[in-house]
Amino acid sequence: MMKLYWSPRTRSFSALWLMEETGQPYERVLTDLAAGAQRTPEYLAINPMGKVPALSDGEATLAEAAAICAYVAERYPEARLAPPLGDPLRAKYLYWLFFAPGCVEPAMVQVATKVEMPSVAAGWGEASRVFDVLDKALEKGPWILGETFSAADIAIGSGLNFAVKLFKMVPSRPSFDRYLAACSARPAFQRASVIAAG
Ligand SMILES: N[C@@H](CCC(=O)N[C@@H](CS)C(=O)NCC(=O)O)C(=O)O
Repeated sequence: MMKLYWSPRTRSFSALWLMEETGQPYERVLTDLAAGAQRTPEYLAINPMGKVPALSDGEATLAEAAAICAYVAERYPEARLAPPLGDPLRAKYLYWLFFAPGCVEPAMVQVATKVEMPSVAAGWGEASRVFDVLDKALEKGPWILGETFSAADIAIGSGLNFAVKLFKMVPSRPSFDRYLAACSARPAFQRASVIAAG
């Protein structure tokens, strides 16, 4: 059985949501960040960055929320969390899956810290462009790929939910409101929210 290393009220939320979407049994391993559980040699062997979430699946271990999304979607194809190999939708699926940690996450941190970066040097350009691009992509919906829900929605939806709803660091827009309402209507999202609240 897969083991998910997590901690309440953290970026573990997306991995919880993901595992709940699979419908597969998994073990949750509560990782007490305040007590430094993420810095033990045993934990660092799973995630050398000493952060949650992380996942182990037999001998396989990995971390980084978006990588966990990709891995689990591939391991449980019956959960239909990724367009199959050869499907043209896969291009945009991968694009948005990488866009979450590559652009949304640093844009959120930039908004929260107000640290200015030259937009040409910063890989995510600038926060306003990131949220404009998301706004346009989510205009039609209901999901980031259109009609098909995928693990990319878990990566994008979790980030946007943090930025817009939970921490209110990014002003909402009609497309964000509609998208986040669709995300939070999913039973798996709701179960993950209860678990993540601790
Ligand atoms: N890039 C990582 C970020 C994970 C992360 O920042 N986790 C935080 C909690 S939100 C953490 O574990 N912090 C504990 C620490 O740094 O000691 C991912 O996307 O999974």
